[in-house]
Amino acid sequence: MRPRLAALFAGLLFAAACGGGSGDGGGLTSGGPADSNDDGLDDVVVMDGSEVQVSALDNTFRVADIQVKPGTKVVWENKGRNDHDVLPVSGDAWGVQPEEFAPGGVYSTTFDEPGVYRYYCSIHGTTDEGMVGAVVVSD
Ligand SMILES: [Cu+2]
Repeated sequence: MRPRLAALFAGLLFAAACGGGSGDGGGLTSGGPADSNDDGLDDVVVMDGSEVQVSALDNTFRVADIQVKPGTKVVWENKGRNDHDVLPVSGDAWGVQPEEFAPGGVYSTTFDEPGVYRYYCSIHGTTDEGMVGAVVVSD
Protein backbone atom coordinates (compact mmCIF):
# COMPACT_ATOMS: atom_id res chain seq x y z
CA MET A 1 0.00 0.00 0.00
CA ARG A 2 2.60 2.49 1.02
CA PRO A 3 4.72 2.26 -2.16
CA ARG A 4 1.60 2.60 -4.29
CA LEU A 5 0.59 5.75 -2.48
CA ALA A 6 4.05 7.18 -2.90
CA ALA A 7 3.94 6.48 -6.61
CA LEU A 8 0.54 8.07 -6.91
CA PHE A 9 1.73 11.16 -5.09
CA ALA A 10 4.77 11.43 -7.34
CA GLY A 11 2.47 11.16 -10.33
CA LEU A 12 0.31 13.96 -9.09
CA LEU A 13 3.31 16.19 -8.54
CA PHE A 14 4.50 15.43 -12.05
CA ALA A 15 1.10 16.26 -13.53
CA ALA A 16 0.96 19.52 -11.62
CA ALA A 17 4.41 20.51 -12.81
CA CYS A 18 3.49 19.78 -16.42
CA GLY A 19 0.25 21.71 -16.23
CA GLY A 20 2.02 24.73 -14.84
CA GLY A 21 4.71 24.58 -17.47
CA SER A 22 2.43 24.52 -20.47
CA GLY A 23 0.15 27.20 -19.16
CA ASP A 24 2.30 30.24 -19.66
CA GLY A 25 2.10 30.33 -23.45
CA GLY A 26 3.94 33.59 -23.34
CA GLY A 27 5.69 33.18 -26.63
CA LEU A 28 9.11 34.42 -25.70
CA THR A 29 11.61 32.10 -24.10
CA SER A 30 11.01 31.81 -20.40
CA GLY A 31 13.92 32.20 -18.09
CA GLY A 32 13.48 28.75 -16.62
CA PRO A 33 16.08 26.08 -16.10
CA ALA A 34 17.95 25.12 -19.21
CA ASP A 35 16.33 21.74 -19.56
CA SER A 36 15.88 21.31 -23.28
CA ASN A 37 12.19 20.58 -23.07
CA ASP A 38 10.82 22.96 -20.51
CA ASP A 39 8.59 24.29 -23.25
CA GLY A 40 6.90 20.89 -23.39
CA LEU A 41 7.60 20.27 -27.06
CA ASP A 42 8.56 16.82 -28.29
CA ASP A 43 10.42 15.91 -31.43
CA VAL A 44 11.33 19.41 -32.47
CA VAL A 45 12.97 19.20 -35.88
CA VAL A 46 15.73 21.68 -36.63
CA MET A 47 15.27 23.08 -40.13
CA ASP A 48 17.99 24.89 -42.02
CA GLY A 49 17.66 27.53 -44.67
CA SER A 50 16.20 31.00 -45.00
CA GLU A 51 12.87 29.49 -46.01
CA VAL A 52 11.31 26.30 -44.67
CA GLN A 53 8.08 24.49 -45.43
CA VAL A 54 5.36 23.03 -43.23
CA SER A 55 2.54 21.01 -44.72
CA ALA A 56 -1.01 21.24 -43.46
CA LEU A 57 -2.49 17.78 -43.89
CA ASP A 58 -5.82 16.28 -42.81
CA ASN A 59 -5.52 16.75 -39.84
CA THR A 60 -1.96 17.41 -38.75
CA PHE A 61 0.83 19.83 -39.44
CA ARG A 62 3.99 18.17 -40.75
CA VAL A 63 6.48 18.79 -39.39
CA ALA A 64 4.46 19.95 -36.41
CA ASP A 65 7.25 21.30 -34.21
CA ILE A 66 10.20 22.93 -35.92
CA GLN A 67 13.17 25.00 -34.88
CA VAL A 68 14.52 27.72 -37.13
CA LYS A 69 16.94 30.63 -36.94
CA PRO A 70 15.70 34.21 -36.49
CA GLY A 71 14.78 35.72 -39.84
CA THR A 72 13.52 32.46 -41.31
CA LYS A 73 10.48 32.54 -43.55
CA VAL A 74 8.09 29.72 -42.70
CA VAL A 75 5.78 28.66 -45.52
CA TRP A 76 2.66 26.62 -44.79
CA GLU A 77 1.01 24.83 -47.67
CA ASN A 78 -2.37 23.16 -47.41
CA LYS A 79 -1.71 19.75 -48.92
CA GLY A 80 -4.89 18.25 -47.52
CA ARG A 81 -8.37 17.99 -48.97
CA ASN A 82 -10.00 20.20 -46.37
CA ASP A 83 -9.87 23.83 -45.40
CA HIS A 84 -7.51 24.59 -42.53
CA ASP A 85 -6.28 27.67 -40.77
CA VAL A 86 -3.12 28.65 -38.94
CA LEU A 87 -3.77 30.65 -35.79
CA PRO A 88 -1.21 31.72 -33.20
CA VAL A 89 -2.00 30.59 -29.67
CA SER A 90 -0.88 34.02 -28.40
CA GLY A 91 -1.92 37.21 -30.13
CA ASP A 92 -2.89 37.70 -33.74
CA ALA A 93 0.24 39.12 -35.29
CA TRP A 94 0.34 36.36 -37.91
CA GLY A 95 -1.72 33.49 -39.21
CA VAL A 96 -4.20 32.76 -41.96
CA GLN A 97 -7.95 32.24 -42.10
CA PRO A 98 -9.55 29.23 -43.81
CA GLU A 99 -10.90 31.36 -46.65
CA GLU A 100 -7.31 31.99 -47.69
CA PHE A 101 -6.05 28.55 -46.86
CA ALA A 102 -8.20 26.13 -48.83
CA PRO A 103 -6.52 23.05 -50.36
CA GLY A 104 -3.53 24.25 -52.36
CA GLY A 105 -3.35 27.46 -50.38
CA VAL A 106 -0.05 28.88 -49.21
CA TYR A 107 0.68 31.17 -46.29
CA SER A 108 4.03 32.45 -45.11
CA THR A 109 5.44 34.69 -42.43
CA THR A 110 8.94 35.53 -41.24
CA PHE A 111 9.97 35.08 -37.63
CA ASP A 112 12.60 37.60 -36.58
CA GLU A 113 12.45 37.37 -32.80
CA PRO A 114 13.62 34.34 -30.82
CA GLY A 115 10.80 32.62 -28.99
CA VAL A 116 8.33 29.76 -29.07
CA TYR A 117 5.44 30.41 -31.42
CA ARG A 118 2.66 27.91 -30.91
CA TYR A 119 -0.18 27.69 -33.37
CA TYR A 120 -3.19 25.55 -34.15
CA CYS A 121 -5.90 24.89 -36.68
CA SER A 122 -9.17 25.96 -35.09
CA ILE A 123 -11.17 23.65 -37.36
CA HIS A 124 -9.36 20.49 -36.28
CA GLY A 125 -7.85 21.36 -32.94
CA THR A 126 -7.72 23.59 -29.93
CA THR A 127 -4.87 25.72 -28.66
CA ASP A 128 -3.22 22.71 -27.04
CA GLU A 129 -4.34 19.55 -28.78
CA GLY A 130 -5.43 18.15 -32.08
CA MET A 131 -4.04 19.92 -35.12
CA VAL A 132 -1.31 21.95 -33.44
CA GLY A 133 2.25 22.97 -34.13
CA ALA A 134 5.04 25.23 -32.99
CA VAL A 135 7.86 27.24 -34.45
CA VAL A 136 10.81 27.58 -32.11
CA VAL A 137 12.97 30.50 -33.18
CA SER A 138 16.43 30.19 -31.71
CA ASP A 139 20.01 31.05 -32.67
CU1 LIG B 1 -7.23 21.83 -39.91
